[in-house]
This record gives sequence, structure tokens and C-alpha cells, in this order.
Amino acid sequence: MIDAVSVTGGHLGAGLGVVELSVALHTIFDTPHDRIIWDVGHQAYPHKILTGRRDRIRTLRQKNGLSGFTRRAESEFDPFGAGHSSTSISAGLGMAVASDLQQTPRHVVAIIGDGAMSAGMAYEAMNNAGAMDAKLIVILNDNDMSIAPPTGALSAYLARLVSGPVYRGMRETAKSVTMKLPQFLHEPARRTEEFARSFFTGGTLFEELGFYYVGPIDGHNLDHLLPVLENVRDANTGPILVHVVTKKGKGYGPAEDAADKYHGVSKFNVITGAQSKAPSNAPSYTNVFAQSLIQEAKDDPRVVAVTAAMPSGTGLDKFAEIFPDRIFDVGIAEQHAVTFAAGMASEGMRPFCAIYSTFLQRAYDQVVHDVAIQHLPVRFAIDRAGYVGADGPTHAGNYDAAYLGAIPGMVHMAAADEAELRHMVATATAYDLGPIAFRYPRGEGSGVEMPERGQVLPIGKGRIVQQGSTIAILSYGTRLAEVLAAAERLAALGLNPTIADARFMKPLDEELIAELAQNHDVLLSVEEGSIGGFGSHVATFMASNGLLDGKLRFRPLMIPDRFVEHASQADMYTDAGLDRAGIISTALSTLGYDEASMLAALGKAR
Ligand SMILES: Cc1ncc(C[n+]2csc(CCOP(=O)(O)OP(=O)(O)O)c2C)c(N)n1
Repeated sequence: MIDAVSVTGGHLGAGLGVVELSVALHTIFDTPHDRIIWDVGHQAYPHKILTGRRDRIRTLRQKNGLSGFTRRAESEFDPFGAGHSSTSISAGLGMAVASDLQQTPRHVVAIIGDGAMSAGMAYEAMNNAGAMDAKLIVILNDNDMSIAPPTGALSAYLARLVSGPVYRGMRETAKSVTMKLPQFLHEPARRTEEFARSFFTGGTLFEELGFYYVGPIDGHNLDHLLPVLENVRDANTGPILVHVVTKKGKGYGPAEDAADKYHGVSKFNVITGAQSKAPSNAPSYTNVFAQSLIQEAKDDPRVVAVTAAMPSGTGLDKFAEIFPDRIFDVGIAEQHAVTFAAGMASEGMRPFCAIYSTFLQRAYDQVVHDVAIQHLPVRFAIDRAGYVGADGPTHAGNYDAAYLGAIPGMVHMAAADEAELRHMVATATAYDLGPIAFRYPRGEGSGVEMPERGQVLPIGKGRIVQQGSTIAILSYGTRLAEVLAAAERLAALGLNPTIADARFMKPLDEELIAELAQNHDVLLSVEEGSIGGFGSHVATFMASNGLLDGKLRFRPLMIPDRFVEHASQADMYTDAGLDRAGIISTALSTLGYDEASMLAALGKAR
């Protein structure tokens, strides 16, 4: 696994922590008949190696290769796909109930991390499972780490269980007591000891929820794991929670020593552990967001930041260094993050809720009901908008324009480059009339000159980047760079397109769109988003105002209406026809031209 991930990059620390647990589970349970569900699925690399995918492990996260998460289509040993956290207990409970109804007895095991256990959904599932007395085994994989150190009362509770005298005592006495018995009694004695432990060590919280609690046990010790799992498998009781203590990054020095335990890594040198990030002069969008927010926060004490367990992913770890009292890591709890921010906004604070596009999906009702209906000025910093590459369809940030665009009163912006992002952070800071969102992609900017400070943009106004004729391209987001590259090629073919950057999808710059529609033969919209997003808003406006009744040909370029499997970000955009070549090709075909005959005509003219 270490060797493979050193070449592919990916999630390493979590998998290293569950090597023994994976071996133990596959020893005791009869998969795929029994169901093993890995929460998030990022720790499932050892499971993949053990279930027929060893020969393909070096294709992890590559185009046409193994997914970085569990995936039903990939193997019968992956009964449930994931990528987002805290779904495993719900899915497992559904499977346990199905097994009952279908009278097909099987064991269902959900493995969930202490980080994932901070999400409400896990408790909704436990509450339901406890009341139903379902036969479900939940393994709480407690490595005292989320991506960052975990926060919150649950994490403190688990730490108390693990540091309790019974756990510490048991670890030592288990071995010594067993070893004093004659050899043939070692195994039964150990089993009895492990089983008895569950009666003594507490776990009240889980017991109150109706689970039979076993643990905490050492998740790296097969002598402890195997008999406990066997007992649990054979126990005739309702839901059981086995609390297993592991170490993230276990067994690989550089991972064990790293602050994030090598949660997610780029390619690295196995000997030194040094990770190779692709060299770039341009700052990442995440970094530009963080630095811009720090600038705003320095001038405005009302600016506060909220993250749902992603301080480094969102760049807010930098903000935390300067304003430790104005940043709130609420755990993997996007729904709570949004309503918590709404509460602060209702009291006159200026909260920035920094959540990836894909994870904000979880908090949709909170955005509608707690924020938008009350016109509360929560600022949504939507990172990882558009395709994200190797993490694949579970993490693609393709839908925020569609799902936020449907909400009355929402302001939705997309940054065309890193300078625009800085302006949008300033704009969001200054805007107090209601919710406002701005999206920006994964990765580096295009290296444009950065303004010292962000300027407040006029709400609902786009900008003309280049004035031309016949064809207009209206870009929303960072595809602008590809649009400009396409325009260069079109110029070589004798076309001079007008190019505009919409900046806002909501409110739409109706004046700009009417101008483009009335003065051109062809209008293309280009965005890193799905149907229902920017292009749909433009089309609706034009259709409602008669702008499509004449000679204008309108073509929306957007992410196709299908889930695109993991590949590089660039490959995914090529596949979607959203790169330079795709834009040129749509522009020409809409005009009824083809490139070869245009070149021939140009040649003749010369
Ligand atoms: C809904 C959601 N929010 C955020 C994430 C990003 N994320 C992936 S793994 C992870 C930490 C999980 O911690 P834990 O469950 O303890 O597993 P570990 O990696 O420590 O094994 C986070 C926050 C996610 N996958 N899903």
C-alpha cells in the first residue's frame, strides 16, 4: 500500500491504521455474503488488496483504475459506496433489516472513524438501530484523529474511555493472566476475558442508545481483535458497538510523525517520506481565499470563520494562526456549521462558512430554511467547485450553482481567476442583505497579477473582457482561461468573439446578457457546473424576455448530465468539452463552420 500510494498519491494514513483490523474482519466474517461497510471509504485500500484487487492497487485513483473509495460497481466486496462520511451505520442498518425481511441471515459490519462519529447522521442511525434492536455490528475505529485533530465533546468522551483505568489495566492483565494458564487454556481464557471486558468498561453513551458496548480494545493486536470479533459475530443480541483503538499512519514512520498522519498525500519518496507537490508559481485558490479573508478580518472584527473538520483543506488553518478565537471547527457537521453560522449572522457577525461544494450538499435545508428564508448574511466560501480529479464523482463540486441558484435571495458568484476571488471575498464581507456564495476550484490559479486588496464588486454586474462581434462567449468561473485560449484560435480563423465574465449567476446581469444576445449571432455560456446552473439561468432569462425568438443561436456548455469517473481534472474537462478544443468546436459548429474549410478559405484569401 505504501509503495502504491507513493506513486499514485491518495489517502494513506487511514488505511495504514486499519491493516490489522482489515485482516481480522476478513478472517472472522464471510465476505461478500457478510457485509463490511467502510465509512468514507478512504481507509479501504487494505480491504481492496485483500479482496481481489491487489494486482490493480497501483491504478488507484488513475483514469480507468481503482477508485480511491469503496464502490459497488468495482467489487462485490464493496456492498456500499462512499466518499462522504458518516453514512455507514444507516446503510448497514438498512442491510440488516433487508437480511431479516429476506430471511437471508448475514452479518453486517459498519466501520466508522471517531471523526465521522461527529456527524449527526451517525446518531440518527444509532438511535434508530438501538430502538429496532437490529443485528448490526458497528466498529468505532478510534484513532483520535479526523483529518485534523478531532474537536468536540465526543472526542473528549472517547479519550476518557480509552484513558480509563480499566482499559489500561486490561491491556496488561489480559496477557499475563492468559500466559499463566496451561497452553491449551490460553484461547478460551482470552476469549472469556475479552468478552467480560465489555461489562466493565462503560461506553454509557452507546449503551444508552441501545448498543451493547465492547471495548476499548487494541486495534493493532490480532490476539485481541480476533476473539472479540468472533464473540461479537456469534453473540445473539441486538446492535453491538466495538470500540477499537488504532493509530493513524501506523507502521510507516513519516506518516506516524506527520501532523496530519498522512491523511491525504501527493506522490512521495518512500525512504524519506518527502512529498512532491507539482511546482507552480501561481497560488492555490484555497490560499488566496484564506489570505484575502485574513485581510478582511484584520479590518473587521465581525468577520468569523466556520469549517466542518476541514481547517487545512479550506485554508482556514492559516486564519486560525492569526485569529484563534474567531475560527470554529465544528467537526464533520456541515448542517450544524450552516445553522451555527446563521445564528452568528442573526446577531450581527459576518460569518464565512467555508465548505467544499460537494459537502455543502448535506446542508441544503439549513441553507434554505435557516439562512435564506430569514435573509441572514451567511457567506458561503465554496471551495473545490467543479471537477476535482482523482477523488471522482463523490467529491465533484458540480451542483452548487444549480442547488443554490434555485433559492430566492441567494447571491451566487464564481471567480474567474485568483484576483477575482480576492474581490469576491471583499464583496461578500461588505454584503449584509442576505446569503452570498462564491465558488472557486481545486488547484492553482492562472498566475494573474494580484491586487493588494479586494475591491467590492457591484452586485449582479458582469464585465466585458474583450469586445468583438458575431459570436459572444459568456463565461462563469475559471473556464475563462480556456475561453481566452479558444478566442486566440478563433482569431486566427478570422473570428473575433466578444468575451464576457458574468461574475454573478444570481442576480444575473440582465443588461449584459441582453446586449450580448441582441448584438451577436451566437451566444455560448461556459461554466464548471451542471444543468440547472448558470446556463439554465441565462436560458430562462432569454426565453422569458423574447431574446431567443429571433436569429440568436444559444448553446450552454456545461458539465454533462452523468457521473464522470475519477481521472485528472484536465481529462475530465476535456471529456466534458469544456477545454479550449471543446469551446472552439462548439463555437464553430454553432456558426455552421468547420475548421478545415475555414483554414482553406483563409489560405485562398491570402
Ligand atoms: C460529509 C463529509 N465531510 C467532510 C469529509 C472530508 N473527510 C474525509 S475523511 C475525514 C476525516 C475522517 O476522520 P475519521 O472518521 O476519524 O477517519 P480516519 O481518517 O481518522 O480514519 C474528513 C473530514 C467527508 N468525507 N465527508
